[in-house]
Amino acid sequence: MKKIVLLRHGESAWNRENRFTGWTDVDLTDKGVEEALKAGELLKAEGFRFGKAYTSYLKRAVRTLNCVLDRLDQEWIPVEKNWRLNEKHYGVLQGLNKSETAARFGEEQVHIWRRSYDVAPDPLAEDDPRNPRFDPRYAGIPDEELPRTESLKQTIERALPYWQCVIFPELSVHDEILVVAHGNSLRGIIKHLKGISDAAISELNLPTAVPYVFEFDDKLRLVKDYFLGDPEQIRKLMEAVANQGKK
Ligand code: DG2
Repeated sequence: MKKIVLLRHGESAWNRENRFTGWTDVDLTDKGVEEALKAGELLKAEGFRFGKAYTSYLKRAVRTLNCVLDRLDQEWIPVEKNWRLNEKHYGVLQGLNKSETAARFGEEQVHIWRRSYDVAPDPLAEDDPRNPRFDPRYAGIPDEELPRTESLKQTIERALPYWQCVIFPELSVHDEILVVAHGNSLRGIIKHLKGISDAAISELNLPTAVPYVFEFDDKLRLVKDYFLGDPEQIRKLMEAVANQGKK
């Protein structure tokens, strides 16, 4: 059996402050580090030995991966970072508090910005210092590929080629692969893996640092997927993520 584990990073400073984060490079909170270490313990208890790991260019994901590999005593494995695993770009919403935004624009509008398939928030201005074109980490990427905002659809369009051409083919080399990324970049990959409709994907809310295991047969067909941890606690965590956009 081949396995890929998808993991959203631990709680970040802006998750704690309930702010739209997107491509803003915020760190983990102490609780986020603890969550990441706990995810590592859980994976260790299940006997996971990863052959390779992938993460984004954002430190909340990179640090979560490092915590997990520390607990597994597998810090030596090859790790590949790619901007295509970054969070959905939240455009001009980045930095705004989600509840205050709901009070101002309405919960329904915030739900559309957070969970619709093809509606993107307004883009960052070309001269906005937060525009990714000014960030040296993206220097090698053609400007037309760098987002100023994104819908989930656009997030999938840039994440999926990396998933299909780089990550998934590695299953022929390694039995177990770890991908540490973000709420929405992972929702996009899960949508693809499970064939979830554009409408139904709005219902999926990923909690921080809960390992999501996907098992594949020898023909690399998906046979089973499940979260590691207590189902009732995970249900409550998912509900809490959904409620972050309420007034
Ligand atoms: C969150 C997701 O991204 O937010 O950008 O605010 O996974 O990197 O913490 P993450 C953000 P929602 O889409 O759940 O509002």
